[in-house]
Amino acid sequence: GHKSCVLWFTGLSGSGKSSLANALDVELFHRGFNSYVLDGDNIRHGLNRDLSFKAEDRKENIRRIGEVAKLFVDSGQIVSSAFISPFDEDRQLVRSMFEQGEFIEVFMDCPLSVCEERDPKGLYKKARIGEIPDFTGISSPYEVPYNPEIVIEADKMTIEESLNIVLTYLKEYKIL
Ligand code: GGZ
Repeated sequence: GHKSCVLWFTGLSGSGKSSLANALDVELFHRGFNSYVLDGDNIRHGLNRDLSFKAEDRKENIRRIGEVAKLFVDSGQIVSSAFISPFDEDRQLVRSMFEQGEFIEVFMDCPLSVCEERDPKGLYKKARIGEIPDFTGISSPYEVPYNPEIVIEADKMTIEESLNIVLTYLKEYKIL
């Protein structure tokens, strides 16, 4: 058996949150653990499709995702949540919904310049010319976490190296 928890990935668009969350999900599945990923594909396009990227809607986005994550944790999963979650206050609120040790904040630390260089979906380019308003890092703020449990130097590491850091943490804290 294992303990359930939420790994709350936070960072800019293009910082690698989804890639690392999905790599972790695959690894945990192979090891026989119950794992589930919450990301834009299954939340922003479903439950939260009524929400925009204005500050108030991002706040509500994160609040609802926190509630969903809690349901999954209560059902025994290791949940990986992969949303920008740019506001410290909102992340703190979600943290307060969990027991001590159940909420693991993972900061994908990646310079804006690197994310913008990657620009896998061409969104930064559109944001720069004003086609996407309120774009995180360009025209909407990203607040760096104060005390994240894990920091991934996302521009300096491979997915495998990042994955090992997370797995080592989970073992050290007796979640695996
Ligand atoms: C930031 C936006 C925006 C704006 C669309 N600002 O790289 P992606 O495409 O796949 O990830 C981004 C995703 C961010 O949604 P989140 O739910 O994670 O954001 S938050 O936690 O702040 O609510 C990006 C896309 O949606 N996207 N417009 N204006 N990212």
